[in-house]
Amino acid sequence: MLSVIITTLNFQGNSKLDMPSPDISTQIAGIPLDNCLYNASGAWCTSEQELTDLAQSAAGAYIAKSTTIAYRAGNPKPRYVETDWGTINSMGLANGGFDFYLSFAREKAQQLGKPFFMSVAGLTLENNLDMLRRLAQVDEVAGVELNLSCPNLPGKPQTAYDFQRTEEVLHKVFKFYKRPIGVKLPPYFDIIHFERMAEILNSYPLQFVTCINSIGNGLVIDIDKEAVVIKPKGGFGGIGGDFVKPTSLANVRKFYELLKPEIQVIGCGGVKSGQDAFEHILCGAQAVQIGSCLMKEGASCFDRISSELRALMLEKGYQSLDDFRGKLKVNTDEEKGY
Ligand code: RRO
Repeated sequence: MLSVIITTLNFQGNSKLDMPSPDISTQIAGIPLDNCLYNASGAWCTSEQELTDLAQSAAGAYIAKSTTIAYRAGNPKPRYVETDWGTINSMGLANGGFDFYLSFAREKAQQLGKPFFMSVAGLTLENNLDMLRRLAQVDEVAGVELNLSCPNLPGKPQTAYDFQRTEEVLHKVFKFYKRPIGVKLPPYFDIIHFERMAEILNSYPLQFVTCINSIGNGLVIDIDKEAVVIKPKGGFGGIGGDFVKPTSLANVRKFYELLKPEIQVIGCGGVKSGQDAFEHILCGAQAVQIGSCLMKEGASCFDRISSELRALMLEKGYQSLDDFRGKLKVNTDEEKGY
């Protein structure tokens, strides 16, 4: 019996050693990425130093903090807090301004040689259109994520929770914008809402959607102080990290099922291990963004998570992401237990 087990282990070990390292490359809107992992907009991507750190990391691409036309100092601090299970933020769109990120694209990103995306979050629709009109001429920006889901601007609703408004935005954008572009969506929680949003998105030539932004307007409390932990908006802020993974996986899965195949889904939410990234890809993600974990661990997280993802793929006998992307199985077992 013992010799049988040893033989099996040896056989499996040898066969895996013989396999080449799994390929975790992908493409977004036809732009090649040598690694499917990159940062979520907002995480470690506001300053030139942060962006340079990302460019020099193992990430396959990088995206800047959502930009407005002008520089914004953002909401008062404390506005970002980590807990055991995730994060809460209310940065209030603190960013360097459109010209800052455009100069970075032209002067630095070119030399750093990795696809650089910009995230656009104008304070008005006209502001968004102005920035996109300029980006329509810029070759140094690989693609644009139009953020329709910032939860932290006092008095401003999340655009993508208003279906009519989203339709109006996309209608105006696609009158002139022809370069790679996607939208960053908030989490949805109702099947009807997934269906209504997918119907709108399917009627435009966008190349990707990113699911999900933080879960808006959560509240984290410090029990000792009997107080909220962040200052803006009475303590209300966007929730990220471990806690949001089931919601992000559900959003990736549902949009992967409902969107036309030309629209790729980029997974974002609760990824801190190779297994988390694998789960997003199994649900249909074309690439996977990392936010809270990048903030906690720094840009070296891309190395660690890539190695874990490759090791898991090797263990399962997968050579490329296409071997398992979207192939999530549903439960067909007979009912057992409670
Ligand atoms: O800056 C923010 O407060 C912020 C933005 Br723009 C966003 O899209 N998502 C988020 O959690 N925070």
